[in-house]
Amino acid sequence: QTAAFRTDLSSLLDLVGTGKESLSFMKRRMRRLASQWGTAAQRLHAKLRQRWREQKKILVHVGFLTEESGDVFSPKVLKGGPLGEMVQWADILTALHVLGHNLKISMSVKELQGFLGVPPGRGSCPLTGPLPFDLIYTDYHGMQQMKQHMGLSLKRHKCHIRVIDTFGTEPAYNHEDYATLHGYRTNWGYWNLNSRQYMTMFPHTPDNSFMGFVSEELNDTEKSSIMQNKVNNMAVVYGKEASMWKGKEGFLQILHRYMEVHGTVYYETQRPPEVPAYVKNHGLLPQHELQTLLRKAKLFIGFGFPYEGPAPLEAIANGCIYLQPKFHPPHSSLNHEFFRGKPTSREVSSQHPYAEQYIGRPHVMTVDYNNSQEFDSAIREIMSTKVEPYLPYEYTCEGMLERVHAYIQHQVGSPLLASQEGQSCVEACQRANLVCEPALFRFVNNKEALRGLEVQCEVVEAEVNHVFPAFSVLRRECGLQKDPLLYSCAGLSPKYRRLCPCRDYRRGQVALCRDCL
Ligand code: U2F
Repeated sequence: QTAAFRTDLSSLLDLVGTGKESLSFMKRRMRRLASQWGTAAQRLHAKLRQRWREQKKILVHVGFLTEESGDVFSPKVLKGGPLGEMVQWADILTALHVLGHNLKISMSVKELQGFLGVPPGRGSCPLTGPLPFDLIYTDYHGMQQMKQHMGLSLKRHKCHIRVIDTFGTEPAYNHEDYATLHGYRTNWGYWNLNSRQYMTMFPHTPDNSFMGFVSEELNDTEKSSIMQNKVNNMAVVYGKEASMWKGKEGFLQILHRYMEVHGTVYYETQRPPEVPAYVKNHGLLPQHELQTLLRKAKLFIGFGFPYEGPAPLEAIANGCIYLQPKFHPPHSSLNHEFFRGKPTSREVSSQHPYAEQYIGRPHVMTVDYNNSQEFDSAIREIMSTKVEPYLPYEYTCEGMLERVHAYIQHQVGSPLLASQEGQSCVEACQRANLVCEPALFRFVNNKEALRGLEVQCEVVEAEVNHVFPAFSVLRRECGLQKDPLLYSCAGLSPKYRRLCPCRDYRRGQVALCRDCL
């Protein structure tokens, strides 16, 4: 089946379902950005020049929105709770739909079981047949639920899973044996995935894959009109929940000396006590109204929390300068409550390291807030600096489509095969219209791969032997490669079936994989 770009979102909107604020939020976002996605689809279509793309069967199981995981997010959508995750899932769904894949969405364990073909009432009965999907996007909650309902077969189908993971997972926390031995086990689990299967909100580390989300794009006319209408002394505070303003009176005072301060803090009946009387609080705004406010404002100012959210990118895309605190020492799971127990020890150097490191001046200023002189002069500098709205390509719809397209075509395009006895990997891959790719040996030289092929091993040993990784069916012996210099596509032995990493290739240019240009 060919995947054809879609520019109409109506069937996607039907799939998403109703009845919860989180779903309504995502659908409003999808509708608002629909035309932007449409244009991006046309551009990518032209760029790929008719390249054939396979339509994948994809399941998106949004674990954190299931009742079974407690769904703490949905009730907070209109009350200042986290929206970043909803922004990202809405965009992932849209990207997959626009790319033309065959999409199923589940937001409950029952739907999950239905899609996976687990017989009703036999929740613990493992899925026996083949996996009815090429790819499953889920999150850590979803992983837990799949483990419960797929049993052992989860291991077999693991390579088809992608875990949406905001802050990222480091290899040391992912590797079960290593995590257990060295104290890296967390409640999120140690799933023994390839670390690239974790997909993050920002490009935190090349160990994981960067999924991201999108922000609003402006054309040149809109950009220049925004620049003309900027109000130089207007600031919007980053923080839709009153607690994010707690203890910030001092900074707010200084800011107020120069600028008119606006907020979008959720409140029920009265102004929250954390928000000073001189602040013009608009209450939590619908996304499109927040964008309108940001178009007028000159400064978007963060006070340290939330970490690494989407809002600063939206502000910068609407021509604001983002001012944020530098963290001395950096925050991490080792020294800060919020990160504690998360499967990473990544050091977060400011409220938004991506903005600091990948965008920087003049759009982003990262300063030491404890130095009031530095803070004061940053504000004055911002008032007199002219900046254009800016959105990094990777956060445009086209950028996200391009990336998700590449992930889907490449990350699925490299299967693991077992050769026959006496057959080399060159031949085994060829038989499947693929080529053996030595660069991928390191991904298949492990017990996981043997388990994935359901090989019966009485012993697994690492040896220096040019046909390894391989196994002997007769003797139930399995061997891993000890010396990576010996990874060989060519090697063969009548005693062993080999583990072969294969990839697709371009016709007439076999050195390159199909979408590698
Ligand atoms: C982050 O989640 P947050 O939801 O707190 O991130 P924000 O950057 O504050 O904003 C998310 C969206 O909320 C929208 C805004 C952003 O796209 O357009 N919004 C709005 O619709 N109306 C308003 O008045 C104000 C904002 C982060 F993304 C998560 O990964 C973290 O878990 C979370 C930690 O609290 O912080």
